[in-house]
Amino acid sequence: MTTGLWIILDHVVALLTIAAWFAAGVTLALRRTRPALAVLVAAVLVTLVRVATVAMLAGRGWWFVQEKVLLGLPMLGAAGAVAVLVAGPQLLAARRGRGDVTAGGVVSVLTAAYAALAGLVVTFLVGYPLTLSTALITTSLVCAGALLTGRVVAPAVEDIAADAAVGQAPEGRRAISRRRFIGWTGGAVVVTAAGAGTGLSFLPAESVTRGGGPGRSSRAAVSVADLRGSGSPAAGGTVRRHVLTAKKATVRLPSGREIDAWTYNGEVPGPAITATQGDLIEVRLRNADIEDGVTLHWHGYDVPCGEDGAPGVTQLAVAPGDDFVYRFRADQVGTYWYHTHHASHVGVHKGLYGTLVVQPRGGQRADEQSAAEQVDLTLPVHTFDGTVVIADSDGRTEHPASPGTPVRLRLINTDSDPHRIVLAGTPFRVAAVDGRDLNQPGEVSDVALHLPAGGRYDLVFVMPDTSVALVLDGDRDGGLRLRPLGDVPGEARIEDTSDLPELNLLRYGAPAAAPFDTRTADRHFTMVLDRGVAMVDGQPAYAQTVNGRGHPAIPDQLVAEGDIVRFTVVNRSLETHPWHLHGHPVLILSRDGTPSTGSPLWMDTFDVRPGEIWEVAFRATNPGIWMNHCHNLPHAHQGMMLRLRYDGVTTPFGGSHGGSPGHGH
Ligand SMILES: [Cu+2]
Repeated sequence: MTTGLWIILDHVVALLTIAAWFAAGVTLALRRTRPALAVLVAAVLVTLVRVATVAMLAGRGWWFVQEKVLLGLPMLGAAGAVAVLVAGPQLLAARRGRGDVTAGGVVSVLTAAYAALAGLVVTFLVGYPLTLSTALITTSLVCAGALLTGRVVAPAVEDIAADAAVGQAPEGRRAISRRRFIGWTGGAVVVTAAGAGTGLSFLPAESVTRGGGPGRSSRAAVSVADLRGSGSPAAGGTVRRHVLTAKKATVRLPSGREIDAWTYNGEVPGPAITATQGDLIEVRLRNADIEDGVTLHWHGYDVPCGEDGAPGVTQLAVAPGDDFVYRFRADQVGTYWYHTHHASHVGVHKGLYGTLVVQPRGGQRADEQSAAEQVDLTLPVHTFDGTVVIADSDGRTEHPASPGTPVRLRLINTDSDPHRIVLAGTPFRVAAVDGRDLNQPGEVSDVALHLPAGGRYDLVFVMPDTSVALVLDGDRDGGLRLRPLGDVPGEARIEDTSDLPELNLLRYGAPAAAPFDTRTADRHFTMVLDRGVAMVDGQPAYAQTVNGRGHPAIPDQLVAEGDIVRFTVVNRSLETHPWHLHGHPVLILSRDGTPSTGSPLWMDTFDVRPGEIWEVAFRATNPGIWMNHCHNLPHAHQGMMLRLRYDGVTTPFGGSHGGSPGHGH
């Protein structure tokens, strides 16, 4: 069973625990002693089951259970034990007709119910890591609940008081003073603890984590504004100049439907940028009428930091009427894309993206086929108002191909959710992932590919003499078709692809030596992804969090040039988080403790699915301040975004990514 399923099961058992303890408390309060005893036994049993599910989860990783083991279960255990010891004997006695259940019995069982509820609330609102502040506030609230319940449930105090007043019940007077003592001292303790917890929560947080490496040095500062790209191409290369104007436009989808889009140059996708290795790419970005502002981020391309397009960090967002020139050498071969990084959860979705493909220089291809004899399609996948569009820049979804022709399909997921892709009708190889060639990728067929948000796969095959279909998300009518010349359109039959197993890229291709020692790291950062209440851009929100915080309050990760850096990325939540570090591809070391044994797998966006733990590493060789975030762009907007900062690099642009409209202008 996957950790994600254990997380769900644990939530279900936690809900059952709450229901059982409340049911026990209510039946007890109604003095229905026979069902109350059965429900109390059930509550104890469900609580024991909960201990088992938490223990299972603990085996998957401490991050999944910390707040449960340190707070939720001890609180429930203590309250539950008191409830059993107080209410249990009373219930047994009542069953034999000897005595009745007291207010204390009812209060003790309901307190266990509050403790069960509080534990789950802490899991959903706070998560990892548990703080002393959270523990104090939570236990205070449970105790306050117990005291208030005592006030409500206890036999009418006024009656006893009336008896006491006429001097007929000295024991009543004692009971009153005892209750008052408990009430006042209990209340004082609760208020003090809650106050201390609240005070602690306002302590200033660390703004930087060092990952076990040295802190900031006194080395001379470099501004990201000075970390700019080369002014000239490599020998033999040319300058590829483009002007991209961001503007609103009505765009016709391949289906014929018209949409109101945000575009580069009135097109969706924006103009395809292509280059040959060593060329200089120079793009002037103008903003015509996108009020929020725009930038260009070169997704997966390791440009110098000043060209990275992170507003508020590497530049200011380009306002209507302004422009910004990006310039970098196309030294990296492969399939990439560009998109706005300002308010990107809106802008990219509306169409501010395009493709970037860099071909190797001069006949290095083993097959030596001329470009004219190859089919090389760049295929961004994008969803417009529920319609998934996969198309080359000409918008066609059907392409002719002569049998025997080498074909390369460059799939680019420009959405915020993953896509499931099946190539039917031919065996194929996954030649490259995120632009980087794999080592000896083997031929596969009848497999499904899981393409993360932002990710790219290059699929290669030789065109057979029958049709080939690219099936997206199981939709056999959509997708893309390649037809051999002379074939009659419409006759290809596609089998049901929903049962095909997913290709495991961690075991695909042949291993090769890593360019650095992956067994050690100079810095190690753990990012635990979850949901919780946190400040995002200065506002409290039910945020997408990293280690319990939201952007920009998540501490910067400090690295020094040359460091080998390791990330452990843990997903405690029930959503998939495509993790994306700017400026560096990361080498995948393991997933859920299982090492990567196939080709070295370099990715710039890797999907951390619910319950998964990924270990990745990279060498810090590209100085700057780099965004490090979830590429489900609404998640990034809801707080799941931080910075990786090289020692000595500063920014004049504010330092906080202006990801939301109304911020960072
Ligand atoms: Cu996410």
